[in-house]
Amino acid sequence: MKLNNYINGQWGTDTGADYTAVKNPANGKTLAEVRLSTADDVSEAVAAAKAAQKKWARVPAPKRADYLYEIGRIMIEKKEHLSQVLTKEMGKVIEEARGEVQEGIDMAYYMAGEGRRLFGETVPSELDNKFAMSVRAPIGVVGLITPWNFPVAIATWKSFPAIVAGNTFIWKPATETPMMAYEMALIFEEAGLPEGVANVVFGSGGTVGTAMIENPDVRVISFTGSTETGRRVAELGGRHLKKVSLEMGGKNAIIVMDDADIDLAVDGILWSAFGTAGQRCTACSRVIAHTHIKQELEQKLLEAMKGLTIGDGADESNKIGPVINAKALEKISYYVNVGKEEGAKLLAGGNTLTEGHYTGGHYFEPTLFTNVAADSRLAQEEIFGPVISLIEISSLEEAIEVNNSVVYGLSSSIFSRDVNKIFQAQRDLDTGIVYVNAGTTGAEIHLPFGGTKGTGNGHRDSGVAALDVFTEWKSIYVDFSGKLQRAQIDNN
Ligand code: UN1
Repeated sequence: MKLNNYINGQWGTDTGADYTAVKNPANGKTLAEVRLSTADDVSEAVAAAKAAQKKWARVPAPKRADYLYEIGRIMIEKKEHLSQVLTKEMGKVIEEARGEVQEGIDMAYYMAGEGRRLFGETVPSELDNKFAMSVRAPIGVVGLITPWNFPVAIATWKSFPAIVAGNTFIWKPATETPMMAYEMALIFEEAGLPEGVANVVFGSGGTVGTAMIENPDVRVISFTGSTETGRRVAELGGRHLKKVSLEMGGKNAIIVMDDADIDLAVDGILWSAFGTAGQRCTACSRVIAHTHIKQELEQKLLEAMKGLTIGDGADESNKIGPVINAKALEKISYYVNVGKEEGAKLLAGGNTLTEGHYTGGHYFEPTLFTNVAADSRLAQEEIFGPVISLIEISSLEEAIEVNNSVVYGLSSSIFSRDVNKIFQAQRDLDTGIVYVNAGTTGAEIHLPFGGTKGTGNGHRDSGVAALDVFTEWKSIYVDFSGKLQRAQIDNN
C-alpha cells in the first residue's frame, strides 16, 4: 500500500515520488509506504487551502460544526478499526489505542459544540450611541505538525478547533504514523468536508515542515513534537512572522508524601510511567518520594512491576508495547548508562529485549532507578521511554523545589491525604497541568493542554484555549449617533 497526499479533496497518485517504509514497531514488518513529498506538493496544498478558506469562513460556525458531528459519528463507527491500525503502526497496547481514538471522538463533539458558542464580547463604549464588540475571526490557512506518539488525538486537538473557527489546514503527520492520517483523511472525505478545507501532506519535517513554515499563505503553525525540532520551528516561524504554537517535552514528576495512600500511588506511577511505554509528553519519569515511605514505595513498585507483561500491543494480554523504533531504544539505553555512571542505583530493568517473541521489535524493560540526584542528567533530561528515577525528599517544600528544577513544565502530581499540602502543591507546582491523587497522564480534551517554561511558548492545545491559537480578535465599533464622535476627545 502506497500512501499519497490528500489535497483539495483528491488523492494523489504515484508520480514517481520517493517513498519510505512504515514499520510495525512490534515486529519490524513493513505495513505501507509513505510519500516523501516535495516543497511543490506543499505549495499545491496551500493553494488549495487558500482557495477554499474564504468560502469556508462564510459557512456559519454551527454548520461548520455539523461536519465535526459527522466526523465524530464516523470515528465511533470505525473506532475498533482505527484502534487496530493505531496499535499496529505506533505500538501502544490496544486498550490505550481505543482510549486515544475516544479522545479524538470526544474532541469532535466538544469542538462541534463550540460552533454554537465561539463567544465574543460586547463592551460598553466610551461614547453615547456607540456600540462596541469583539469577535473571534478565523486566521486563514493553518499548518499542523503532529507527532507519532498520539497520531489521532493530537491531530484532532489542532484540526478540529482550526476548522470550526473557519480556517482551512495543511497537516503534516509524523513519518512514523502516516496511516492514521490516511484514515483521518478518509473520514474527512466521508464526512463531506468541502474540498480544500482539510489537506494532508506526507513527508519529512525538513522538507514539508520547512515549506509550510516558509509559505507566506500559511499564517499559523501548530506544532507538537521534540524540543529540538520545536526550536527550529520557532526560529524559522519567527523569521517569517508566523504565529507559532509549540507543545514539546516534559520531565513530569509524581510526588508521594508520607501521608499518601501508597498502593494508590503505586497504581498511578505504574500507569503514568509505563503506559504507552513511557512515550507520552505527560509520562511520569520522576518519582519524588518522602524519606519515610521511600523503602515501602520501592518494594511495592518492584512487586507491581513484575506483573507488567511486555509484547505486541495487539495482544490484549500485554500491558506494555514496543517503543517506536531502534533510535528510541538507543536513546533509552544511553540514559540507562548515564544513570549508572552518575551513581544512581538500578533496581529493576535496564535492558532491551530482542530474543524470542521480541525478535524484530523494539522493546525495553520497565526500568526503576533509585537514589537519583535531583540535578543529575537522568533526573533532568527527557528520555521518552519506560524509565523511572526515584528521588528522595524530606518535606513538601523540597518536593516542590525538585519538581520545579527541570527546564520543562508540562504535568505534575501529588499523592497526599493532607488538604493543606494538596492546596499548597497545586499552587506552587510550576506546570501547566497538576494532578492530585492521580498520575501525570490522562488529560481531558475540554481543558487546556500545555506546559510552562521549556514545554512550550505559552499557547495551549485543546480546551477552549485552542481557539486562541486559531482565531484572531477583531474589535468592531458601531456608531449610531449620526455624527462624528471622536473617542478620547469628545468624551472628556
Ligand atoms: C502527549 O503525550 O503528547 O494526557 C499527549 C495524556 C493524554 C495525551 C498525551 N491525554 O496523557
